[in-house]
Amino acid sequence: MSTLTITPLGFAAGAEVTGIDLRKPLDAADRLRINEAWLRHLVLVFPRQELTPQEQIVFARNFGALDQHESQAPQTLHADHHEILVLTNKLVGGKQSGTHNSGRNWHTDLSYTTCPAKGALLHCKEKPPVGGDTMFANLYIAYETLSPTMRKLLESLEALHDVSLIRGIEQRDPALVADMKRRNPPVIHPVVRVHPETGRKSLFVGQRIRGFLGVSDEESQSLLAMLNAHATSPEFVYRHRWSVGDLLMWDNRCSCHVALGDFDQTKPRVMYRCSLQGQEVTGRFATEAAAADRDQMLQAVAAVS
Ligand SMILES: O=C(O)CCC(=O)C(=O)O
Ligand SMILES: [Fe+2]
Repeated sequence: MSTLTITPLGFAAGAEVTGIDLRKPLDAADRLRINEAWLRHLVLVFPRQELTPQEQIVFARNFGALDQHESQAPQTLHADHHEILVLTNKLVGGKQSGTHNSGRNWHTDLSYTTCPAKGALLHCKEKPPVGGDTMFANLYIAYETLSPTMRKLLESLEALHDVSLIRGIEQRDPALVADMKRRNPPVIHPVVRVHPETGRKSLFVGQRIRGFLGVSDEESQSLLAMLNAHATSPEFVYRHRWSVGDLLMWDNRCSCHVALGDFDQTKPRVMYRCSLQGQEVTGRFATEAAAADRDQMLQAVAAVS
């Protein structure tokens, strides 16, 4: 066992893990301690790590199979490693990158697929002098602090998640956006989900939801706004201020996050992300919705296409 130390950074989420070199193979005891800390703190911060793409991939695989990012436009992936999504505001091939404004509204990674990511490992390569923080919200607490009556209502509710609600998507190359939409038709997920490892329930909300099934647009918008405001209350949030070399690992099954655009956009911000493949399909395509839901779904989908 190494000298691994885990120090909480926030009440709702976040812990720093030091005394470990992620380039070295992880033994079973440390893997277990990291996994336990991850389940407890939702976001782990490993400071001062300088990993090559291959080293990042090898470390990430300790926590599950990696997504090959088929939901993403190929131009946004690392040329040699499709397990790595490159989030950059630098030009790529002389053109604005398809990820220059990624993550700018509250979301859970790949919620616009039927099998959202289990988690992600994001490694900071370059950052602006100030700003460009990322905030994470604990969706267990969000669920647990709702009234029993509201929780009961939400238990049976399903939401329509839609890739076209990614904030700022209209500023991206239209060909890339068309590709993203083609790869990711709208999907339906439950609003309350059970974490496969902890057994705890969490509130599966965010700003990439168009509405709820069987609920009018008006009701949906009010309810969604209330749930998102509640879920992202400052008390439930850990805000990470990045340093180059940080590797963050978050549990996507019980949290959501947002990348803030509060920085000088002429300064580079570059992050490499591995996504852990979701273990279970929690969603279904909207086009497969039951006939009873169809009419309302069609209204919503018509607004999308
Ligand atoms: O760039 C960031 O800080 C996070 C972007 C994001 O949402 C992600 O990598 O999943
Ligand atoms: Fe994200």
